[in-house]
Amino acid sequence: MHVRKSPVRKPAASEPIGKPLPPGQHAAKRWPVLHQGEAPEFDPATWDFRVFGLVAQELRLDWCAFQTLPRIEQAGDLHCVTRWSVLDTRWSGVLARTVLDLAGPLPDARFAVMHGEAGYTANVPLAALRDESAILATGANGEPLEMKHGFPVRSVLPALYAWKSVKWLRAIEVTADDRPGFWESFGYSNQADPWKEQRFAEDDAREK
Ligand SMILES: Nc1nc2c(c(=O)[nH]1)N[C@H]1C(S)=C(S)[C@@H](COP(=O)(O)O)O[C@H]1N2
Ligand SMILES: [Mo]
Repeated sequence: MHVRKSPVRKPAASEPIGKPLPPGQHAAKRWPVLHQGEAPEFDPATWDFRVFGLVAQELRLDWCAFQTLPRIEQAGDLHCVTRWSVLDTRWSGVLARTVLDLAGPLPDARFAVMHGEAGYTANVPLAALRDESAILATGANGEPLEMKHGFPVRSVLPALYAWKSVKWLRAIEVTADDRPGFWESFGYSNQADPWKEQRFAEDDAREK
């Protein structure tokens, strides 16, 4: 009998069997909490969510309006550059693509800056937000998001390192040019592909 060699690399001892992890990552036993500064307060009376910049129709939704958007539920991983990963969280929320389509990015639009509360930002290619894995989550594992994990809305971009998944997300700014966000301006990778281990700016030139 001919046995074909498995194309999947052998998992390290700490990895759960069956799901490969990006290089240099281990599966966290509990879901860590990691952010700059304090978690903000949420006031549903004043909270809003905006899509602005290079769009046909700027969008501003209050909390009631945000909750009427078409909803999805799907699994997605978080890979923190400090080397922990949280696998297969069941996120509920809205596809990022849904709010982009409502605003209608103009032909020159190629990037976005994700704006969190208190000035935290992360830059991403617009294509990463159009990807069907990109979620604006309001819930995780059947419960509303905990405040410390980004309630009421956080982005979840499982294909990129987790600093690009902005907690307490308030706006998406659509741009023509790429503008570094908070960690990117401190020398972290612009592309941030965990499968290519693009942790720092110097890793972006390398295609693994
Ligand atoms: N607004 C905001 N979002 C943020 C951060 C932050 O400091 N502020 N930290 C990022 C980092 S580095 C990680 S690893 C994840 C952690 O998400 P968690 O605390 O829900 O595990 O949030 C990301 N989103
Ligand atoms: Mo992180």
